[in-house]
Amino acid sequence: MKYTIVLSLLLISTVLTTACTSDLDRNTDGPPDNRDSGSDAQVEPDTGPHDADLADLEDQGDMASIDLGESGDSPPDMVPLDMESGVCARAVARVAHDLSALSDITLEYGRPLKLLHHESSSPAAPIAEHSWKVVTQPVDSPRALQDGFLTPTIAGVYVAELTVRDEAGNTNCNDYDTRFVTVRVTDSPEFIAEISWSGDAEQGPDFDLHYKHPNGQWNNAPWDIYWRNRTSDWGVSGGADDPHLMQDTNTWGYEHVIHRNPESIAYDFGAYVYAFRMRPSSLRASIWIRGQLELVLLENDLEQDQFWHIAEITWPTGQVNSIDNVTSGFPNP
Ligand SMILES: [Ca+2]
Ligand SMILES: [Ca+2]
Repeated sequence: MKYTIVLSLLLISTVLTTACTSDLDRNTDGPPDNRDSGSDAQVEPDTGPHDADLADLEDQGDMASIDLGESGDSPPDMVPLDMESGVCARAVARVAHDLSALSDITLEYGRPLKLLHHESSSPAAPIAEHSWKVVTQPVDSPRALQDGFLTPTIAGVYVAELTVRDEAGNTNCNDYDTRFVTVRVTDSPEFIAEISWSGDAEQGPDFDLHYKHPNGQWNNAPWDIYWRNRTSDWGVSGGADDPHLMQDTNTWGYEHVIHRNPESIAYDFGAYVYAFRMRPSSLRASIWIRGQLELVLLENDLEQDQFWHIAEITWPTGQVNSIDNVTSGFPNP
């Protein structure tokens, strides 16, 4: 059964099922996959102190894609609290920014920020596990936690909380002054589109976000932004007006595209079923215009190689026209 629901601005619930994660090879020449449990905690086993590669992070530029080489791919789960031992580990939460590790920063625009936990400690044993969850973010904003990265996208305040556990099983406590990081974002991009779905770490499905300029065709660079072509030089020369795909997710989670300073033309937003491995294949698509949630669509019956043309967005008004049409393959002329 196929049905579509269009929700008005205030009717979004940010419920997405969390799921276990593991690496799944899909596109051997594609970008790394990128998974998220949304506002739920993510646990990563520690392999020792992490040397956050701040230089590499900075080199990625303002809206660069995220290269996630982390080994922490254990299933997201809450770290159980064990308060009976009387020993407190201490969680020290930081984000990497401008070659510094900070706990409170203000940004003009949202961008991926690597979350750092390596200053955490315990008097009893080395830190064995850590997890993150977002405890504050703007209402109806895109999802912001991704495998050790906090990615604020629209203006507002984002707070992430770190939980740690040492090898003796002691969790952190009495550390309210250090377990949180706060990121304030002062401006929202003109356009954000998100597709999100739940699934199985091994079985997917794998949906791909597509965002097309009127000059080109779907699934073709440089005029379609998708996993193989995460950004292109659209509009005037230079990156200030270029769209960026923030992540490619292979089995469950979400993908965003962000576009600042769009031309006064109409762009198209869609999603493709790259690998259909199991049911259900429910996909949610959302659009934010200047930080405001403007459209939510659900599509519950997508099949392998189908393409869902979701919406057309016209500038400079930011008018969102729902298309909501499913075709077999890309609808290129
Ligand atoms: Ca994908
Ligand atoms: Ca450009």
